Amino acid sequence: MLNAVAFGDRHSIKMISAGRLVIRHIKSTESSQDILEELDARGAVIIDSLVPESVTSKIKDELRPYLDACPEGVNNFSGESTKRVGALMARSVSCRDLALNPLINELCSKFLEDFTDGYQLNFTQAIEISPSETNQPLHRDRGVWGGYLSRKIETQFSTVWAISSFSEANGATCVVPGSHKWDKDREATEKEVVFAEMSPGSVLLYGGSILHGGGANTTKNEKRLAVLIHYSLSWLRQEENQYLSCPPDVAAELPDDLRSLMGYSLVNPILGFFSPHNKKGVELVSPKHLFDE
Ligand SMILES: O=C(O)CCC(=O)C(=O)O
Ligand SMILES: [Fe+2]
Repeated sequence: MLNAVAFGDRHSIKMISAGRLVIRHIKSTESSQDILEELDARGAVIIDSLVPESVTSKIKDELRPYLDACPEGVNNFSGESTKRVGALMARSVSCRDLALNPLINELCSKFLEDFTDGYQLNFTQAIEISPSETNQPLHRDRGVWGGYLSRKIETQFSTVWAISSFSEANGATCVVPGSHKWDKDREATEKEVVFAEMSPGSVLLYGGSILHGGGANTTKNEKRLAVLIHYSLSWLRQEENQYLSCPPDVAAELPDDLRSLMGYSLVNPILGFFSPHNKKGVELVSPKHLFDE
């Protein structure tokens, strides 16, 4: 069950986001330690312009056919004026580079290192929010694993890449700074919600325990496009099934490090082995066996 807390009209939120509660914008040249300290303190941080607009415009082109063909969501969580496209490693060459971005992977590894020997790709999704969309209920992404894991265990490292610009008006992600340390039943008030406004190529980082949600789009004709790439502890079930979204014949075309990140590898040190069903005498091998020359 997702821990969902709805909130209503947002007329007073702008004032607050200019005040005490903020998401800090950090340059990619700052040390990873500074970025992680900010992530720990407020639960979310934005790295400005981590990739250039040439990358975000390529991503727009690569995703457009899938977005055009995609139906809108069916409820207020998926968004009735929102399109969601997955399988991004199979479908978008440029999104593969986002998933492998060296700074993101360094931060992810450090952020999760107390809880796991490794991390994996958990979820990939392009989210396009159109005019007339309302706020997605605030939630914690760790909710997909139920309430079984201790809150002391961080489940994931999440990225929301701005592919279009993100503004309060067009549906920028809403975040409740500090809520990653709240009691799980505390509800956010309107004035505790801030908007992850950012330029294309910037990226919002947060963990599994922070309250957040997609924003309302009050513009006349502006769409907000994001690419979400989430990483999780390598011993948790992946939210998006990478082996079905990107099956072995497609994964064969990908770089080895990306395949490993998707789960085509052994971790911890034996999780994920298999025995090829169509061979005799080959047992308990790493998924890497599939791609051996
Ligand atoms: O679209 C966004 O900004 C956030 C979406 C989100 O948090 C989700 O679908 O879990
Ligand atoms: Fe979410």
